[in-house]
Amino acid sequence: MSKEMTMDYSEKNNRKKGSAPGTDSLLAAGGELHQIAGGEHSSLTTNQGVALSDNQNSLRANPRGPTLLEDFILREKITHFDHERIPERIVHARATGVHGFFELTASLKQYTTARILTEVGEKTPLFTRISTVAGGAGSVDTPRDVRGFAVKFYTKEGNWDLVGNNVPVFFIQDAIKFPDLIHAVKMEPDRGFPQAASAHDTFWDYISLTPESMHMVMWIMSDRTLPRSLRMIEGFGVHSFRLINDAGESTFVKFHWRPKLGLQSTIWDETVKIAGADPDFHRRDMFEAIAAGSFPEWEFAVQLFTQEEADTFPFDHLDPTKLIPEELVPLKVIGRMVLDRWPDNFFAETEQVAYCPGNIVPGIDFSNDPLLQGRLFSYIDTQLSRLGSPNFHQIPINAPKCPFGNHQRDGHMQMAPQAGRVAYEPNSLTASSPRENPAKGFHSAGVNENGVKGRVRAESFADHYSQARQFYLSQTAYEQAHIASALVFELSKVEHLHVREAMVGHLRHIDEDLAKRVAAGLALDKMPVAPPAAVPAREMKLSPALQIIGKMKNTLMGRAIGILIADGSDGAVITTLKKAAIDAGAAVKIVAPKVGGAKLADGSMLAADGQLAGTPSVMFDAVAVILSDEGAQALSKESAAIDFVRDAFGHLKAIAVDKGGRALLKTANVGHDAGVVDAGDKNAFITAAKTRQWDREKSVRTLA
Ligand code: HDE
Repeated sequence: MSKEMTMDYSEKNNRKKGSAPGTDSLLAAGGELHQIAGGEHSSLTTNQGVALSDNQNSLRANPRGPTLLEDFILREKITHFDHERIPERIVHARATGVHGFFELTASLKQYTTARILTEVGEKTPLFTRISTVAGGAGSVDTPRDVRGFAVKFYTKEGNWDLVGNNVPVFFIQDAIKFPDLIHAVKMEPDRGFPQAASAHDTFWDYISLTPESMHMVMWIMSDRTLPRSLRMIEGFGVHSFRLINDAGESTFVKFHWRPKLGLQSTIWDETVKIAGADPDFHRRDMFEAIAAGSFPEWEFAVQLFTQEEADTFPFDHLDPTKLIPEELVPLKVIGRMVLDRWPDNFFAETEQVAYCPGNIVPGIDFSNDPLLQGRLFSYIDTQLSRLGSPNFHQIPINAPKCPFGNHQRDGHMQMAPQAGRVAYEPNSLTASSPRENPAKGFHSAGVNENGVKGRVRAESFADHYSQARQFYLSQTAYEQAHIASALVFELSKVEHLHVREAMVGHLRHIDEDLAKRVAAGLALDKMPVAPPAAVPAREMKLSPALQIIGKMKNTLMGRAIGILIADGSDGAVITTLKKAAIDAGAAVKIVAPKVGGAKLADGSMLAADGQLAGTPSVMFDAVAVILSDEGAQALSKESAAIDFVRDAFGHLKAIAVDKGGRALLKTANVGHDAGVVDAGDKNAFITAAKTRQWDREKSVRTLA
């Protein structure tokens, strides 16, 4: 139970008196609630504080008679229940949220006055929400989709929301296009499907008519949208922002999050199977990591550049379909984020948290990116409809942790009994009431704006193919094959031939070989004509930083190993492998036909962490199969066991086997390669488990 809940009235009132005098601080307001938290054996009460004598039976006219309208306890309970749901987010409805902190490791004092970026060693609390975009709140964790990466920093100078994605570019260049994009990708309005999937006609129809999306298309067709874990994704602020120093000078900045565990993705077939095996795969992974004290961590990095430098870039940095390659403007690591506390209540925190890109602090400012400009309006408007009140900033997860106050008053769900006679400024009646502060307050960058008003797109936004080409050509051959195959998969789900052809036409501008591979995968009878391009793709310097494989870490930290056993398995081999994997940082789970465990060769019982039918190998990064001859014989008739090894092999994972394990592989018709190692050689297994067996892929599936 939180300290807040256990305080008695006098304690709370004392604390309130101690809060900053003269401010309209709402912080103390929440302290008035004396709600009983779970876990106490105190009386259940109604919301009016009346104790309940019976929570199992409603009030009836007689034991078998009608329920009485008079039953205020029943009515209150059911009414509250009926109103439990609020409108889910139109995008980013499904998410995982975690508390944590940010710690600055290098000062940006030269560039900004924002304290969070100047005070080295200072820790700022934060709440991070990582989401999928297209699916509803109850959809699965692992569709092919961008991940939202939103961080609310509760700084001493107010809340700063950095509301980004795990992809550094976006589909469109202007906010006015966003409703069309989202309508195209969400379930089709007449049929109500597909849920959480872009593989359908309306999405690709829209995209094929929107050349500016082509760079983003390369990213979403890459394995970046199939993350292995939310702990293994990058985050990007996407737009350029400005930093402003105490001389009023401004510098452009792009924000980056880089996961300590390195980048890692799954492959498509694996992702599809994970969705069935565990729809909550990512949420559970995060929950378990935090419960185990293995706190996910990201480096926070910036790319800093001046207007003069921006003028030399071969693209416009205000165009959100473009990124600034790390090779052009290097990343400077300035801090770290650690996520270390699971929310107490999913609804109160993860659902009610309200991010707004417009929440910014002095020393940071917006750029003219037209998408960002539109977002500054949209989020506040969304929160008003979703949370139903202009007082949503008073909900504890949204409230600043620094003193705050002004003369805004009243409205639905006003939580603060704002005292005093004065609710306006300037005033001469209350010296202590809040007023403007030119020295410390927020100032916008003094930027000269001139030109002709109009609904226009800058010419510098016209190049839609160069960075798409740069991204594709910078990938490893394996990743290129995955991109081509993803396009074939998605476009194969599109019923309209002309849409498939239009997309392949665009691909011809990106890379002719890619277009040919996709055309062959779709069995098009001839290459479609490429649409006219305002600016044909230019050759850009390759950027290896755009790869996933290049950014994987050779580690088992944060990864999971599954050991499949059955009656008669060799306990010593299991123990050795398990210890080696744990020592290397992995979590290990024993999988057996029965959850109670298996009777080992020495007669002892080993409890299982998962039952075979419910714990397929897609849950793991590498597996070991340790079986006696009888165990192998018994499992040869179990399709779940056959799938376990076949999928582990098909998903390019290392497999350690003893004699029985090898027999099961044979029954499953699973081949043998360098990634299939002898269970007696723990070092060979650990080495192989740290990576995927990319060379194996050509032997298990035909890629485009
Ligand atoms: Fe969002 N976006 N967005 N978006 N977005 C929302 O706000 C919107 C865009 C992003 O975990 C909504 O509170 C417009 C880019 C994240 O709660 C809504 C445009 C980027 C989240 C909205 C964009 C994002 C949202 C829905 C084009 C990456 C989830 C619910 C101008 C830089 C935040 C809500 C969370 C959520 C509007 C484009 C990221 C409707 C109009 C670009 C991570 O207001």
